Amino acid sequence: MQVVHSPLHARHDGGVELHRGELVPMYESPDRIDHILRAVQAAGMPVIEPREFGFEVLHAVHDPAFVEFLRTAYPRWQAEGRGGSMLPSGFPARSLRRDRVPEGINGMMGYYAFDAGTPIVAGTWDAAFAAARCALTAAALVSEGARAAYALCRPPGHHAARSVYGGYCYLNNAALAAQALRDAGCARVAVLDIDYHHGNGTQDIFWWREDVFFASLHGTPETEYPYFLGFADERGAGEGEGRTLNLPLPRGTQWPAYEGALDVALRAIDTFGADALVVSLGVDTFEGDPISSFALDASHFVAIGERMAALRLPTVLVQEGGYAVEEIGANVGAVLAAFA
Ligand code: SP5
Ligand code: ZN
Repeated sequence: MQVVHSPLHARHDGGVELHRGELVPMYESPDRIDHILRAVQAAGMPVIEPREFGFEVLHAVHDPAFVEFLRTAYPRWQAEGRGGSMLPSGFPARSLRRDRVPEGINGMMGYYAFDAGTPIVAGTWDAAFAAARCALTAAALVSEGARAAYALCRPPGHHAARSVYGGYCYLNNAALAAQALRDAGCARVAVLDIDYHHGNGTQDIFWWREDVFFASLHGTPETEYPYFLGFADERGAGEGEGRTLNLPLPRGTQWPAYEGALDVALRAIDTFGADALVVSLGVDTFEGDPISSFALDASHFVAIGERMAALRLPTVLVQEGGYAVEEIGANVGAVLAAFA
C-alpha cells in the first residue's frame, strides 16, 4: 500500500497550546510523523510525495473566505509586528455575537477558531495545505484502482469544519478525500472516524448530505474534548437524516465495549451501501495516550485494521491524532497491516 507523505509538515512547528490554564508545547508535534514514517518504511511500504493541486481545490468542502484567512493569517499577524504563535483569546459565544466577520486579524482569528489549542505559526499554511494534498493524492490513487492508500497527514483534519478550525486541525483532510471520491464517481462514500475525539468538523461538513455517511467512535463529549458535539442523538438532518452515526463511549473503555461499537459502525456502513471508505485514523485510543482515556493496545489495532479491511471497500486511510509518540509508529502500522 502506498503512503503519501510531505516533508512540508515539519514547517508546522514551535506552536504552543493552552492546556489546563497553561501555555505548553503542542502535543501534536512533528516527531509523531517521523515515528510513523520509520514504521511504514520498516514494513516495506513505498512512500511517495503528494501531487500538485491549486488551493481552490479546498473550496470543495471549505468556505473560500475561511481558506483565505488561513492562507494569509500569519503574514497579517507579522504585519502588526508580531511573531511566535497565533492563538485567539476572544470567541463569538452564543448570545454575544452577530454573524459578521471582524476586519482585524485578532477578531478574525476568534471568529474562525473554536479553541485556544490550535496555534497558527509561520509554516502552518504550507503544512496544512500539504496534508490536504496528501489526502487528495491518496483518494486519487484509490479512485484509479488501488485497493487502499494511506495519507500520512499532519496537521490532522477531522476537527476542521466548513469554516471553523480547532483541535490541532486547519483543513479537513478526510472530508477532502471523501469529496474527491464522490467527484471521481463513487455514488456513496462512508467516513469511519476512529480517533479518540469526536470528528465534529467532518460531521459539520456532511451533516445535510445523503451521499456521505459519517460514523464516529469516540470518548463521550459529556466529559471529553471537543465537549459540544458527538452525542448519540446527533443523526444528521434534512436529506442527511440518519447519515450520521455517533457512538460515544465512556472514559476507560476497553476492547470488549469498543469492539461492540465498532461492529455497529461497520454494519451501518455495510447497510448504507458505500462504494468507498475513508478512515479518519487516530490512534489516541491507545492506553498510553497522554491526552486521552481509552485502553486499547497494539493487538487491538491489528483487530481494528482487520475488521475495517473485511468490508472489502476501496479505502483511503487518513492520519488524525495519536500523541504517545514512542508507540505511534507501531500502533498505526498495526492498523495498516491488514491493508498492506
Ligand atoms: C486530532 C486530535 O486528536 N485533536 C485533539 C485535540 C485535543 N485538544 C485539547 C485536548 C484537551 C484534553 N484534556 C486533557 C486531559 C488530560 N488527561
Ligand atoms: Zn484525537
